[in-house]
Amino acid sequence: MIDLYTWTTPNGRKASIALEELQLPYTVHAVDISKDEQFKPEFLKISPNNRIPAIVDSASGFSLMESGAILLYLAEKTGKLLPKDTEKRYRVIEWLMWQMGGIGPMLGQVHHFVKYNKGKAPYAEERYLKEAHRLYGVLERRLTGRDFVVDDYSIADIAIWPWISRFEWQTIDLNQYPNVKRWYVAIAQRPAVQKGYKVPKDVGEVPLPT
Ligand SMILES: N[C@@H](CCC(=O)N[C@@H](CS)C(=O)NCC(=O)O)C(=O)O
Repeated sequence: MIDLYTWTTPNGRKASIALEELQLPYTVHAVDISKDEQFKPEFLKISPNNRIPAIVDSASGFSLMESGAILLYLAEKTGKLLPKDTEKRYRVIEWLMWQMGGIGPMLGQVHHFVKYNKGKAPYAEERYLKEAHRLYGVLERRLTGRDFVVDDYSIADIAIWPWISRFEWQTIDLNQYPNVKRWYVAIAQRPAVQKGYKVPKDVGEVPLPT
């Protein structure tokens, strides 16, 4: 049994979608970051960076923060969603790290400046929107002629997808990125993704592009 500490955000959804895909039993603990619950001392014990998501594997008592580390842990625990072949495995890890270092932090800045603080910092809006379009372009090229980021559906797709699901917040028209759109819609239809998206609570359907 896994204890999942999470909220309705892209990083949180990576963990819940992976748990659903892997059919691992888990207990959800909502950490409402809008009420600063991530700073509670009991949560800091399992997530020293006071951010969601975090997990505790009750079989061993092992706790883990950072969504990328959580995805790797769950994939290794089950032997799924991460290839065994060394080259393919590192290709998945490469794109997982690309998400962790690029897509997550940069699109997070777009949410901050473009969605929540529009007009306050035009330079930051321009800078992060430009970077968002560059990253969407990288993903578009990677998905040209491929169903998934690396061969079969993997933790790399699971890491990237929840950030793309906020394309409306990012003012991104997915029609500009047809391969990203096709990949996004295909993953959106997976039952585990639909379920994992609504953890820890249902805040509406998965956004679909027109
Ligand atoms: N690199 C971390 C980032 C986690 C993160 O930024 N989580 C956000 C929600 S998506 C959070 O907990 N924010 C709370 C805060 O900013 O205080 C990961 O991938 O797990």
